[in-house]
Amino acid sequence: MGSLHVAVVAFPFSSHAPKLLMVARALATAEPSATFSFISTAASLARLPAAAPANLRFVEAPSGGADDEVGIPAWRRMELFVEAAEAGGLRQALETARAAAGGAPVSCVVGDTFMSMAAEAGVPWVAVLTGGPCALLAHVIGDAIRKDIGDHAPSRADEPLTSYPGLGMYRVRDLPFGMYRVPDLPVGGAGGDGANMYRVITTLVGRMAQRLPRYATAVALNAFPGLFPQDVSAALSDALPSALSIGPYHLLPGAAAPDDDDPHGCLAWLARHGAGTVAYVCFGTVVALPPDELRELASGLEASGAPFLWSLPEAAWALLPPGFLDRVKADDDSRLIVPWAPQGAVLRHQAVGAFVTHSGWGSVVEAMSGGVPMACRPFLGDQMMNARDVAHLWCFGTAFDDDTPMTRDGVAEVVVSLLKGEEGTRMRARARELQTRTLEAFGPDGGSVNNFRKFVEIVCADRA
Ligand code: U2F
Repeated sequence: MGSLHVAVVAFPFSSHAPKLLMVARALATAEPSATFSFISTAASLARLPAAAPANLRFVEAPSGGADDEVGIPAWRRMELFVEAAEAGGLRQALETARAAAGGAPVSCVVGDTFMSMAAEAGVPWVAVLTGGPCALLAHVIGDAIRKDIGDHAPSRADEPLTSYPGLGMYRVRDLPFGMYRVPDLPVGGAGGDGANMYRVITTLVGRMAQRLPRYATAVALNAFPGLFPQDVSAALSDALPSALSIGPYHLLPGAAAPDDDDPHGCLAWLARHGAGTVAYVCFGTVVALPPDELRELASGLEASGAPFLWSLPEAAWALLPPGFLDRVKADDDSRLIVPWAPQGAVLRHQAVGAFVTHSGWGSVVEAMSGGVPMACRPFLGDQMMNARDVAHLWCFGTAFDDDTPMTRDGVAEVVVSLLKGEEGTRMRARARELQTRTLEAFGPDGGSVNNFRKFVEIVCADRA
């Protein structure tokens, strides 16, 4: 291994760290002579697959108490971690990484956009965005939007954002955190957790929006070039000239973990089903569905009569309708509920014909690259804009509005329509076109491949 040493710094919550690890693995694969230190908290590292190229090492970051997962709510752990990182924890981790790499100083920090304290690390900060690019655009010009819309947002909810370049296809109600309304965040737990989580995330996102355009040497986007229309790409380049579309990250050479962990046998179960017959249901790693809506979703899935695979954290199983789990178990040929599924592989499986989801950005690009039509029920952050992209820009799915809870009949109808209806057939065709374009971006002379080459050059520039 050479003396070039790059640190990849994760944000250790939700699905951010696995996505940063994909970029780290791809970088280490592309530049085998350099050393890469992947930095996250001990608890976050313990949840990640350990397999990695030989030139990628794992380094613990101080958690500030955030790793104490018992009894401390998620928003407070996030706050503790960020406070510690801002107060010198990141520098300490970089120092640990340097010592572990035989004293080779870190020449570049590749860091999650939420880790904007990396701007003060004394070396270039190359940021990695895990969320939707258009939500980032809205955040970067957020002051202007807030000044215009301010307190009037609810009465202007359906107004299109045509006065903001690149945002004309979204409505005021689609705007992310803090610009439209303070949401009653469904992030699990009671007692003001939602309001606190909102406060912590809003602060993080605000710092990110201020620091990215000023300090980031480059910003990686989890999208391929040409995915968005020209006016959107132009607005993104104006706001963030150093943005590079290198995604979907999971398709970068070397990014994927060697084997998909499938502890609950989802893939074997899917193998027993015909092409395009199964609805896959998953609401990501942050959203905890409100109990009433969870029950409506469960009843709707049953009422659809379609086979379904549902990834649902075990903590929520007690909230399911009476008898639901027993009925699922009694009919386990056509229904499977698991606490975790290898989603990437599930969405690539030919049996999956529909995806009911919150439309987190990772889920959107995974569905796109699997060619699977989506039913989006967005809740927070970038999810409303992502759902709008799916339903109105790329037209490979449908979207419930963020203030319209799912109902039994609504769910049954959308599942049947996606799996068997004419609209579903059209959407599947659109999803397949997007799948082809996604894969082309990774083919010879593909847009993401070419941009990734530039990204590697920036990250691994000789700065001695
Ligand atoms: C937050 O999103 P989430 O983590 O809730 O959702 P996604 O961006 O869709 O990412 C979820 C990832 O977790 C994986 C899945 C995705 O890569 O494949 N996963 C899985 O493999 N198996 C499971 O059973 C469940 C999930 C936020 F809420 C969103 O608004 C943002 O867009 C996102 C940005 O990173 O972060």
